[in-house]
Amino acid sequence: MRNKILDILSNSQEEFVSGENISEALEITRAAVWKQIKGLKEAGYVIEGQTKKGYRLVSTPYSLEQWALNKEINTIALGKEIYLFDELPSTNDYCKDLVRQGAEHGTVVIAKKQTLGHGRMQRGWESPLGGLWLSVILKPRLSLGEAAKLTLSTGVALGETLRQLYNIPVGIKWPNDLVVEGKKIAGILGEVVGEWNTVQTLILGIGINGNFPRSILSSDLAAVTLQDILKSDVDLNRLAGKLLQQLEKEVNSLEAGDNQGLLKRWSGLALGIGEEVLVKRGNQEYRGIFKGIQENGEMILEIDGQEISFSSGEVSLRSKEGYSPKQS
Ligand code: BT5
Repeated sequence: MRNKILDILSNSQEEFVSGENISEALEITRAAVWKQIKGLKEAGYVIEGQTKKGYRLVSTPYSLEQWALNKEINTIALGKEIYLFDELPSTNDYCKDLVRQGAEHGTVVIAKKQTLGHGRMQRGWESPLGGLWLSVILKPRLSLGEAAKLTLSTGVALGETLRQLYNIPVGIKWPNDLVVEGKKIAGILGEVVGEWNTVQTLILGIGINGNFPRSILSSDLAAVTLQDILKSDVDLNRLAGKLLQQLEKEVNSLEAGDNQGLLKRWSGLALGIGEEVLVKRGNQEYRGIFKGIQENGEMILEIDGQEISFSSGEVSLRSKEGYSPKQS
């Protein structure tokens, strides 16, 4: 019912629609219309009401809301099926259940907050209300090796989304942290599910620190939020829509075999290329020049004229200019 009222209001192109028209169209009483409008206002929709003219939709909420979210989705496959929850332990874990139940390529799960959000290697991911905690199920037409590159694609999609929407100097810290001035604003968790001989299914989890102050996260994290940087809130529905659009572009490009394009875009957003970095793997430390990444995502480090690649491990980027990203 709510969504139908919103459809009617938005179809009237900012003109007023009388309560009577709405009640007739939906076959509900005027009082029921009023009650629905009240609920919508509480959910953050700004609706102007005038006794003689009726109602007019002025703006949609910045917080996550199903109708506002659907309106922002302009992709073909990604987000065609989209689930929005007030709270989940973890959107990635929920996607695993959906995959078992046969979920389709492009299914998206979003939670307004997570109680058990996680990062790589069983690390925790703090996910308070106000962030964008989203997972996408992908069944790409790619081999397992190729599909692994999708975490790089996600980094690019996320970096470009944040730059284009908010014009912030965000860069990618290898392998896939999104960082602004040395502080993490978003993270990516890519997981492969299913047996090796079934259709390859990936779950890409994306967490963006959005409309909450950094101060509510644990104090020991090198973290930052969009709210802190922009000094205002952002439209999370729009952010999700744009992110899925960019991600769909990247998935299509990889499926079309454009590995070089991905490498170029990734390198354009990457931090620390050409600089001295320190890579820690287990107890070992390697110091060298960060040359970039290989097509498979491994990082290349030049140590005493020799190139060594690393497929995992923690990389600490050290540079005189801090983490300021190179412009793409
Ligand atoms: C990541 O892991 O950066 C991947 C984060 C993915 C989160 C999304 S949210 C939707 C989906 N559902 C999930 O359950 N997960 C995904 P990693 O590189 O391992 O970084 C984890 C580390 O980041 C932690 O050990 C903390 O040090 C730090 N951290 C935790 N919460 C943070 C936050 N909100 N902002 C910045 N840093 C954080």
